[in-house]
Amino acid sequence: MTISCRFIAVVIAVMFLRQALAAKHTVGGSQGWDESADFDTWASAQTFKVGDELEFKYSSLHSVAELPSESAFTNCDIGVASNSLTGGDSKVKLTKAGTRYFACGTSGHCGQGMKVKITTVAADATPTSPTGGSATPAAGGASPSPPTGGSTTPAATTQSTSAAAPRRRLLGIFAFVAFVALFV
Ligand SMILES: [Cu+2]
Repeated sequence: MTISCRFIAVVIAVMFLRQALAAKHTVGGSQGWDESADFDTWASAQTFKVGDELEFKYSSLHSVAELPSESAFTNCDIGVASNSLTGGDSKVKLTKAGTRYFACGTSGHCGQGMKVKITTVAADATPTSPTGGSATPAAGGASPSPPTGGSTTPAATTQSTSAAAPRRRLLGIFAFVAFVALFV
């Protein structure tokens, strides 16, 4: 009885710890979601992990459009946005590893650099420098490469991080089964 109670306490503590470790990233830092911010520099200094949250803070001049692909991001193709957020304070949860693309929905702002690429890694991944994410898309602006052939580095990142996710899920299931077994 005492042992299972202690185990439950540990499980609950771990769950709270995981919650506490989830970080909130205010996009653009102190400048927020604004043309004046340098989003490439900001993003490269961050480590985005599964469970973290992005917060966009902006004036009524701006909005947040999530773009579905690297090519849409490169070309500022706001018309194909998969999601649009308005209101000045938008939160986006990073639910899985991979790359997501955001741009301002206001005409012309994306072209002025108001866009950001977020590469999320598995929560238990070691925070290495995000070499894949720091490649500036502005460098090859004139020649939009096909999304499959051009982005070999992000694809490799996704593969290596997604391998960790099922292992974590298995651990979670194991913890749950152990919890139930002790409880009954
Ligand atoms: Cu804008």
